[in-house]
Amino acid sequence: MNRTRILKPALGLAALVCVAAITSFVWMQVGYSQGENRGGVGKPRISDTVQANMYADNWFIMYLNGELVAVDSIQFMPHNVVSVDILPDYPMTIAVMAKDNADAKTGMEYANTSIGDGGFILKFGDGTVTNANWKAKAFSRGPIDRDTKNPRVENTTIPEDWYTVDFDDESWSQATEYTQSQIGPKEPFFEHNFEGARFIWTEDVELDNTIIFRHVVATPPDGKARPDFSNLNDIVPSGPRRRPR
Ligand SMILES: [Ca+2]
Ligand SMILES: [Ca+2]
Repeated sequence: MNRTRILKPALGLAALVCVAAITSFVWMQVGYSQGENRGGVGKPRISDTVQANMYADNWFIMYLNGELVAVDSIQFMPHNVVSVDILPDYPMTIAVMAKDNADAKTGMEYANTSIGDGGFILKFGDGTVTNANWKAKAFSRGPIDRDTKNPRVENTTIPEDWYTVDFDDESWSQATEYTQSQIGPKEPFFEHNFEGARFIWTEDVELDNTIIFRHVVATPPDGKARPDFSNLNDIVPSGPRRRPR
């Protein structure tokens, strides 16, 4: 038996093993990727999120598509910026309740010594910004007629479903834009990105004290294509389900 006769079958076997290994590796990769992407969309990563920056004089709470995503952690002072990561999902209904720090009985702030003013501004990393395209409605006003001697407050009942996607804000007015110098934001505002955003409130930034803003973002303002993560709960996990402990 010469050497060629021994080598040939050995090389053939090695080639077969190699092909099998590559095939099973590729099959595993495809299987893994299909498992990850079952439902059409992979798992969201932190790189799929965008930063949301909000500044309110004095407080706000924000819902996106009917879900609570941010609450201002400081009710009154110091004036702060709330910055959170959000997973954008379009169309995106933004609903914000903002409150000037007003006494419930007088509508005044700083221990009933003055008629304080409000203001709200928001910018998301997808380019969403506050401006006069937003809807705004006041639900608490005071002191009526700027009468600080006998201050009175007018309240309107806030609808229970004000933050939902289907809430009808058709009859609401557009928000009023205010300049930075009119609102006079405090230090943390300048340390965050609000470029292109406008301060908004109703027509009366002093007497209107509780405001609801609503806005629908139909498509990503920055034009970037993003996966649809709206049905995350429908995605079948790729691995076996863990048994409850
Ligand atoms: Ca006020
Ligand atoms: Ca204020």
